[in-house]
Amino acid sequence: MRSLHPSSRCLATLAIGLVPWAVHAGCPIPPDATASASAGPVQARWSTEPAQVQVGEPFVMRVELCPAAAKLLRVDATMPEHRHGMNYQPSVKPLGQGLWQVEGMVWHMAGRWELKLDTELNGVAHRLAPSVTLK
Ligand SMILES: [Cu+2]
Repeated sequence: MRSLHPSSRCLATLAIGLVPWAVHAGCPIPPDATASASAGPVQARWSTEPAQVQVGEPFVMRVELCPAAAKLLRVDATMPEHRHGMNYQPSVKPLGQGLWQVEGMVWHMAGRWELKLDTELNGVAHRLAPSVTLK
């Protein structure tokens, strides 16, 4: 099932002045989508700015949650093999229509990072924990 109003979502994205580097095809997110994850009923996909994350450089994540009623409460990341997290705490802000912007991400080492997207849907917490390898 596709989003009922894909064009209105596009307009809303433009209306709040965002660079259209996130392409939204609506919910549900196809299982083969890159940069996506799910936990229970919650799906997420994301893009970053810059598109290629650089070691030690801040980046912004744009996260789309499905269903759009899900809330993104918190984002964190750790390197499980090294038993450390990030040196900064990112901030999360809602953009509406299931879109969220995460600022202040910095991955200070190359290697495997485990993202932690803490979400809530209908009062139930769901943590999405995809792995991302930074080269
Ligand atoms: Cu590390």
